[in-house]
Amino acid sequence: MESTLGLEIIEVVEQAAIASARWMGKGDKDTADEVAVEAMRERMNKIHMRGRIVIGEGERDDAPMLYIGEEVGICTQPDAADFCNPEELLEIDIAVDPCEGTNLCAYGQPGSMAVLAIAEKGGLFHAPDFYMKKLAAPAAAKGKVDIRKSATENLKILAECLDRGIDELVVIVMKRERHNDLIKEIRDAGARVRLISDGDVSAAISCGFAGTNTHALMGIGAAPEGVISAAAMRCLGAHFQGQLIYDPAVVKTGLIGESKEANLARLAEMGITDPDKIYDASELASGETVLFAGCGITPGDLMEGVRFFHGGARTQSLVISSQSQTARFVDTIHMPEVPKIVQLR
Ligand code: VTB
Repeated sequence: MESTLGLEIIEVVEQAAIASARWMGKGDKDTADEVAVEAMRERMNKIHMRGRIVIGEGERDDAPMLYIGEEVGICTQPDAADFCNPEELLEIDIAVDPCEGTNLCAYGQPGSMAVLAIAEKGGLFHAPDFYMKKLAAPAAAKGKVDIRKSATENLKILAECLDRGIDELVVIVMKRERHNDLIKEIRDAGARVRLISDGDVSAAISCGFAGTNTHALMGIGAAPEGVISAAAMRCLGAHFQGQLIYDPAVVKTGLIGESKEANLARLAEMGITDPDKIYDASELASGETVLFAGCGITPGDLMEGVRFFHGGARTQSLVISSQSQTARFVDTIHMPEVPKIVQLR
């Protein structure tokens, strides 16, 4: 699955990032998102596959494009039988976030990316649009830190695993009221906190790479983004755990409505029998073959943002593959259209 798809999905995230970057700094997050969705979908529909969006822009009724359940790829077209051999058909599940960190993009802040994760059918957790408590850490701490433990305990373990003092650790936390106690605890334990306003996918994945000076992500962000982060961390062999948050008393803002009971009923409907289960990366992205791709919209810890020049653009992407066990940084120049040679008679 990987060889051709890996290359094509780079273009999918590149096109989304370029489209979104044209709206960088314009204060209009909805358009920055919309154009990314459109570009991602258009490029995805040229890939020789039968893809199904399992994490996307929302339910079909609210999202005109890349909605959950939407089929994408050439082999979903009505005349697919003419050019897609059913026996060789690539059936895959896709999680997308065409403009992860729409606010970051709209206000020209670092860390927004176009991202997606792919696995064979059934290989990605179908996360509801709820929140998720997350813990991300480098590979050296995999299975040693634990989301059930306190931040203080985890920082001690992390310091040991990374062979350094707690004061040499940097933990990324989203700046939210719900994290006030957590932030205090991390600081009291002696570690340093990097507060971000948005974009915990980039934050999680940066823990999987040495040299980013990011050693953990702690706190509560959105669940769908958790699955995409988990896909990358699974491929990197790094630590990622997530626990769904469905109680509006824990997260008072945003996605999860007013009623805990209604949320529990929704989880049951989705077949999630243990709503408090703690998932690790290989459960959130359980596929045999998992691919992650991201392209920087604005500059971040891992990638440059999109840089435009006359008629063209330069992008930086990251593709991580469980199959080839590689993380590739891809620097691409998107050339302006080359003028046609005028034939003189
Ligand atoms: C989270 C985080 C995302 O938006 O979803 C956040 O996971 C929204 O959180 O990376 P709140 O509802 O608390 O504002 C992002 O930061 C960007 O999509």
